[in-house]
This record gives sequence, structure tokens and C-alpha cells, in this order.
Amino acid sequence: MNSATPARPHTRSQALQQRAERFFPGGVNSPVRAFGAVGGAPPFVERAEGAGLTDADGNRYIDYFGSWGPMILGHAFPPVVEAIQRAARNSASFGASTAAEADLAERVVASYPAIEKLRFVSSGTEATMSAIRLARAATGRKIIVKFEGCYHGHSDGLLVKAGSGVATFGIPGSAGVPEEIAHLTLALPYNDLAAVEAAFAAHPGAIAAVILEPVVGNAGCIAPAAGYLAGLRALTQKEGALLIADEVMTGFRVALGGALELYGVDADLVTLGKIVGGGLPVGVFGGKRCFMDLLAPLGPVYQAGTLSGNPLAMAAGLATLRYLQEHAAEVYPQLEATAKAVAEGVAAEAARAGVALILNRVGSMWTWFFTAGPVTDYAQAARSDTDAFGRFHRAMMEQGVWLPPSQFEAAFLSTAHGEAEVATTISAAREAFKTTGANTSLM
Ligand code: HOZ
Repeated sequence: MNSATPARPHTRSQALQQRAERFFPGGVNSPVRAFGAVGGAPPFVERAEGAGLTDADGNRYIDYFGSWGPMILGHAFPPVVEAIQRAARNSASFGASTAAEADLAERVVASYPAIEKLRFVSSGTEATMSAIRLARAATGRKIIVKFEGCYHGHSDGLLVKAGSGVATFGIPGSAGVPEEIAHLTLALPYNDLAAVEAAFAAHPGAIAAVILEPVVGNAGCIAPAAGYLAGLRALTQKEGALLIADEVMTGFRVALGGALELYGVDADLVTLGKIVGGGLPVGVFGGKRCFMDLLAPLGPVYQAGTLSGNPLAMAAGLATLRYLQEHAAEVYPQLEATAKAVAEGVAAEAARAGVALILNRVGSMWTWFFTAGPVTDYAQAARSDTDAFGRFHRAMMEQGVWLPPSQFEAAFLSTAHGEAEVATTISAAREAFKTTGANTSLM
């Protein structure tokens, strides 16, 4: 922030936060919203349109977290708004099947050859939890391999060495998860195929599945090394374990067919969420028919949900996927160009200011890590200067640029972000690097 710039008012947001603290632990309904890792009062959002958020004090922000991923077409995208309004006129929920469920499933399957059959649920957590249950039932095995810094929602077995808020707040797993359950999860370093080979050798015939974010978003953005995903695919096939690609964050984001399309790999099960619901609560787990048909009522694996396939959520998802699929040839190159311009533009400002910063980017998701080293796994990400990130975050917020409030979360943008947003963001970063420090590490 320029020293001449008056501080933005935050009184309404602060009052709303105090009120919220009476009702919600930490004043929030999801921990990462509390800004605990970056400091500063979290603004309360009043409305959003396109690339912009407006808070309760009337401050405007360029949004680089996009509801943590779903808002790929920008906020209040008219076809999505109209689809929700049309659906709501017919009632918000039936608890019975509608044609829209198969309409949306058709679009998911069209972009994901790995998915032959699927189930809609209401969150990514439900999707990954159900995929794990299915993998255990299909293999008759108990152990799950995950990777340090990957976050697959908050079900008991998947919180071990997790990313996102678990990494942000430095929580070593979670209280309340019985050891017996945590011991069934092996957390290995990401991008290290030899570690996975060693795990299979140490637990012969006991590993049910390997689950990963094929591009990590929840330790900050980390891309898979060349050959890593194909190596995991070959290894799981050889060992009779299932490969679960958790594309809740990357699905319809890094390409229409997500990371599986981008890197040309297959998986046994895939989980999706965020974009597939167009901003409403939707998760998906799907994959090979032989596994999916183990689910009740066809098979013995139980999974259910009153609001699964909710008509409003299906309508929002359909409007979003229809637009993405019909305009893919323009949308994805545009997202790539805009993300490249803003991510590299800010990195260049850091270099000019002498600030050590590593940019990791895959399409329209990226992270500026405040570290000098490369970041290819969680251990390297964790070496980042999180205090410096916090100062940068606060300086950007004061200039109207809302980044995800943690070093261990990916930034996203939408088709509504354009040259004006890019230019404003780069000049805000220039100011932020000036006022928050100009050495190899910010202050
Ligand atoms: N997967 C999202 C963060 N990486 C979820 C956001 C939240 O935890 O609220």
C-alpha cells in the first residue's frame, strides 16, 4: 500500500466477525476463512460479480480464490444465475430422481473417459470418503496411500499429514481421529515414486488404493514431475490397488478433462467437486463400472444422501459445464494467458524487488511461494517464509486484491479476469514488495 493511500474501512466486517464468534467456533464455518495464518480481519462478503468481490464496508477486491475453485466463469455468471432461478421455481429439493442428474452426468462422462458411472454427493469430502470405501470393498484391503500436503476433505482417514487448513494451522492430523484409523493411512512424499514402490514392498497385498491430487492445490500449487502420474498408474495396476485421482480442485480447471486429460493418464476412480457444481454444493465420485456397481442398491457398499443430485445444484452445474464444453476452445487458452500474465507479472516484480519467490503454475491455478528453493513436495513448500506471505497478503488486501489467505492454498482466476485486473494486481504487488520488504525474504 502506498503510504499516501488511506486505510480501507473495516468496521462493519469487524462487527460482523464479533457477532459470528458468538455462534461459530472462530467465527467461521470453515477454518481457512478465519485469516488465522495471514492476520488482518477477514472481510465479510456482501456480493460478487465477475472478478470482483464487495465487502460489508463497500470495499472492492479482485478475487483470486474464486470460492476456492468453483467460480471459473466469474461470479453471478448470468446463465448460471438464470438456471438456478428456473430450477428454484420448481422447488428446491425433492429427494427423488430428476432428469437433470443424468443430464449433468452425461456432461461429466463426456469430459472424463475414466468415468463410466458416477454418483453425485454434496461435497468433495463425501466424494473422497466414498471412493475410499469403494476401493477397500473392491480389493478387500485396508491400507490407503496418500501424499503429504494433499488434502482430500476432512474424513477421519484422510486428515493424516493433510494440506489446506491442516497445514495452514500446523495441526499434525486431527484430534478425534482414532489411532487405529490413522494407522491405516500411509502418508508419503509427493513426486517420489520410489517411496510408493517401497510402501507396496513393505505392505504386500494390503494397500487398497493410492489417492492423490494429480496437481496439488492444497499445499500450494505443485505440479507432478514428468512420468510421476504414469508411474503411479503402472504401479497400482501391477500391485492390484486402485488409483484414485482427486480432481475436486483440478477437474474442469486445468483442462476440460482435468489433470487426467492434461497429463494423459487413466485412473480407476475419480473424485470431482467445485466447478462441477457451478458454485453450489456438489461432489462426484465415479470410475470404472466394475467398481461403481458395487454400490447399493446393486451391491454391498452403502452410500447415500438426501440432497445428493439436488436440482438447484444440478442446474448450476449443467449451466457451467455446458458453457465450458461449448466454449472450451476459447475458455482454456484465455485462462492460461491471463493466469500466465498475472502470475509471471507478480513474480517479475518480486525479482525486481529482490524478494525470493518461486512461482508454481498449472493453467489457471498457481502459488507464489516465499522461498528461494524449488517446490516439488510439501516439505519444500513448508520451508516458505509464511510470515512474509502474511505481510504480502495484508498489503495486497489493503490494495483491493484478495489472495487465498494461506501459503498452502492455490490461487485461481476466472474468465471474468482481464487485462485491467492483471495490471492492477501487478502494480499492487509492486507496492506490496516495496513497503513490506526488499530483501531476499520480506522483512
Ligand atoms: N479445498 C478447499 C481449500 N483448499 C476448501 C476450502 C475450505 O476448507 O473451506
